[in-house]
Amino acid sequence: MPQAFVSTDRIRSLFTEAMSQMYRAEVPQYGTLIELVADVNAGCLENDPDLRQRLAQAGELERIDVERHGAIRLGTAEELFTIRRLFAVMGMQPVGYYDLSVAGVPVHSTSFRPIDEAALNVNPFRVFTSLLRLELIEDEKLRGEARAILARRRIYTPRAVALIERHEQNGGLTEAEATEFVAEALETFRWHGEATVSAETYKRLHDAHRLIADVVSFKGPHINHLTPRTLDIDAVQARMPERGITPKAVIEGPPRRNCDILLRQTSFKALEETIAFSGDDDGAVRGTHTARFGEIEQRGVALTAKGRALYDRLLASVRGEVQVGAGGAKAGAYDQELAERFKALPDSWDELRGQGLAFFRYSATPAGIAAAAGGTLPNDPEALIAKGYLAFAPIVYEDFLPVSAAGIFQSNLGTDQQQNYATRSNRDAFEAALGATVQDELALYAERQAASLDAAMEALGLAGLLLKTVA
Ligand code: OOG
Ligand code: NI
Repeated sequence: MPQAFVSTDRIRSLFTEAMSQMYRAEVPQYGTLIELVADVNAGCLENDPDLRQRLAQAGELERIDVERHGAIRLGTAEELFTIRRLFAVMGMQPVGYYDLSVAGVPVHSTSFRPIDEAALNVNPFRVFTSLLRLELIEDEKLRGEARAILARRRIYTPRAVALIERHEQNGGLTEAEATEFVAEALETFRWHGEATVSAETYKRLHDAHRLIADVVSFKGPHINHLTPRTLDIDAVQARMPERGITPKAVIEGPPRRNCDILLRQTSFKALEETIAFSGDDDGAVRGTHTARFGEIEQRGVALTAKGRALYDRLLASVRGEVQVGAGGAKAGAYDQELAERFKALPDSWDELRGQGLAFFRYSATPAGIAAAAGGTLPNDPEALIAKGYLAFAPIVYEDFLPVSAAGIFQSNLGTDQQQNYATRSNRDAFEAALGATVQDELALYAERQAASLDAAMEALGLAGLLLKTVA
């Protein structure tokens, strides 16, 4: 008798909602940010009826303010291995490898996210997942201590593990199991105000790197931020102080443009929270820990390898010219330089497509389908576009940017933490721990572009012909 399984998309949506509720209750300032984002988004929609209509048509209007991503930091290979299986229950797979050690953050990371277009349309929620690189702790004794502390903890509830196994064996979860799974999975991401280490150990971990203290000192990998989508990131950044929120000095990523590219993001500074250390007799040794914050994001078109190379080059040149200091000195100069230098990256959809800089989704237009019914059309996408028979729309970038991620990390660890590890990235070790290879994000975008072009050509009666794609 086949069981009725709920879709992985539904489990992901239940999980996103549960995380959002939990985090708002844990971090009230995050709730304030959500309200500001909702106000700014509502204002944008009121001032731009075209945008409202586009979003309504895409079925996105009701989901605008819903969280788009979150982040956690894990301590061991086993934890990473199991998180992959946990996210698989929600239809999220590891995409991309990010080495942050080059930016002085002793982790490497991937993003767990849905892959196919239909799943992304239902709910694109992703989790930026980092694994601590203990081998980067120089002090051998401290390294051994950290490893032993991490080896003792269990971050998944037995019931969560049992439900993961059930999903793997049966190929899905029933509604009742899914509800239970979400509640159990949530436990892994919950904040614990009681450290598992003494004040003295915490201090030594913290002195090695604040991030090491954050990963090693607690019972689990608390979610450290959630990130809703905004329609106007500049407005939210500017208005955060009105609501008593302190934003980081600059928005990460590309500047404001007509044609949004990749990902722009900014966060509010992590809060100092009271924690209790273990080890003393009455449990009354208190301290503070700074880890949790709120972030917002605005996404644009995914760039091809060629477009991305141009982006990376321009960004590096800006950062070479202006370094934003601790406390935000030179933030204005940075923004100006960013806007100026990025003029070299074309800012129209036609140019971005024509020069093979970005990925697009193709579709046959009603005029094209009507024309195809009356005779054979030219088998050339460019000619079809010129005639208005073939349309294209940007494919949204679903991944992260390592330089931006490093900026978000650093702003929430304190800017005095600039440390560079003389090390190579270690993707093999990461994938070995993960128990899988991470998918190549560029290949995923290229496939979606090619599939859309194939389908559009088929709709125009040009199926089966060998096509040259633009990227
Ligand atoms: C993750 C920071 C990276 C982003 O949006 O780039 C990130 C972290 O602080 O753990 O979330
Ligand atoms: Ni983030």
